[in-house]
Amino acid sequence: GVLSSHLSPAVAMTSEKEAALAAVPSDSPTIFDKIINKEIPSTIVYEDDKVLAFRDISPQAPTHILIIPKVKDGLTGLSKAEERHCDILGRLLYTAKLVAKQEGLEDGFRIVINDGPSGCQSVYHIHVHLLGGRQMNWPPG
Ligand code: TR5
Repeated sequence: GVLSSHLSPAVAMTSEKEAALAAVPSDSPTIFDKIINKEIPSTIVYEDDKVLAFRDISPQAPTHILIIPKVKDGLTGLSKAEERHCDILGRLLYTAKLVAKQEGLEDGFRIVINDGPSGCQSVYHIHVHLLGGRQMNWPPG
């Protein structure tokens, strides 16, 4: 609109995404370790010995779930993937499919993996976003 056209992209960004751009990639423990260890609460929708799926605290769609490996093993983001990670990477996507079905997303859904500062990654423990329950648009922002 007229007003927003005067705003720089930085001003138009959500504070969360400003934080993402400020996040420094690192292999240090993240908030997700505390979620895995149940030190802080989350709404878990799926769990097994390898992966955890829980609702995003700032949902961008009626269904917005994060699927993460319980053991990070250096996988801060997809760009750090090594061949040894192939099993867990496949399991993350397969879990996304299971959870999509569990959430009733028969019509479709969106999978997102943000990577690095330009990808707006804010938490450096690899995670698959599962988004659905509304019409998704293309291209993404
Ligand atoms: O930006 P990227 O792709 O790294 O995604 C990180 C996601 O983690 C964002 O969508 C955040 O909304 C989400 N997030 C951040 C926190 C959090 C969370 N989801 C559930 N519970 C959370 N807690 C308790 N704390 C967070 N800082």
